[in-house]
Amino acid sequence: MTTPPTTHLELAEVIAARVPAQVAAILEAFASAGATVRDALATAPLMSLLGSTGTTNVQQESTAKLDDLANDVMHQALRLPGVARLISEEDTVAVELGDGPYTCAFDPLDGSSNIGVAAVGSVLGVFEGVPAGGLSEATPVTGRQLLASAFIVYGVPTIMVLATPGRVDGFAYDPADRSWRLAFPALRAAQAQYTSINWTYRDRWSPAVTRSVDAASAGLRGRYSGSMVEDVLRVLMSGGVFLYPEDSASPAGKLRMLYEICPIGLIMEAAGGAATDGARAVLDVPVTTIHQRGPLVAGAADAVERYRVAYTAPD
Ligand code: AHM
Ligand code: MG
Repeated sequence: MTTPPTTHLELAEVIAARVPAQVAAILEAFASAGATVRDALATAPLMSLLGSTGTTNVQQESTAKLDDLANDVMHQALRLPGVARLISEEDTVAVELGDGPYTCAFDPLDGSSNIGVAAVGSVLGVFEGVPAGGLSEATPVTGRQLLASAFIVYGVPTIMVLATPGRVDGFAYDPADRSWRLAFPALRAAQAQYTSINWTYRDRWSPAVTRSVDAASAGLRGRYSGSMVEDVLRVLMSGGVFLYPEDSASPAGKLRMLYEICPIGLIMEAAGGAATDGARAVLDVPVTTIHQRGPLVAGAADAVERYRVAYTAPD
């Protein structure tokens, strides 16, 4: 076995100068929690960790044992100085921790339908300025309040993509010393090659969505995993567009603003790509409840723009 080069910078060295120390600690804690989740996934079939807990979460989705485990791991890791509250896909309400400028919103295990068979991941957004009294129509937040966001894909290799406004880096996990090392510095959203959408929902789409999906996807090859993080990683690395528009089964969209859509929006914009709900950049959409859903079309700027132009054209 060859020894990996030690010339790749460690996570802490890369982020130290870019974010306040407490935010750097949050990002390192997320990465470390990700290493723990990755280890649990690697041995899950041998540890009776596959399958459901038999309960449903606040979204009325069946909770997998690994959803629960990942949620516990993230909660323990992110109770840090400066963190006022934790918002998780798996929790009914925000967990208030006390005073502090930062709110961590996370999806502990994204792509749950792939647990045990294909890649899943975790997503984090670190917001500032979230109102202490909670979100409402009068006190919304937007993705522009993100100081940083990140997602991990627990594949081989295990990759973490981390953005601060204006810059995105990709880190590879080294299980030998549990480190995250800079493998893909200053990522740029590549030229579109792939389109990533659940085509089986075509009969659920409005005429505007149908024409816009077709416009964005023209000339591209299809790839869809059912795991947003995996599909977004492909879009970022290999070029393309990921789409989860609103449909008749999910009229507001399926994905959640705080811990799925906005973190990906920051990453795409920072990489020179784009992310829209059809009419607006997702980072500009007011979020008034913690589990608010929305449509997401994210990836190469030209493909996202084709979607926006078709979507906003008169019927
Ligand atoms: P989850 O957070 O419960 O896993 O749901 C989000 C996932 C995304 O990862 C993925 O893009 C989408 O749901 C797949 O949904 P569908 O099966 O409707 O295509
Ligand atoms: Mg998810």
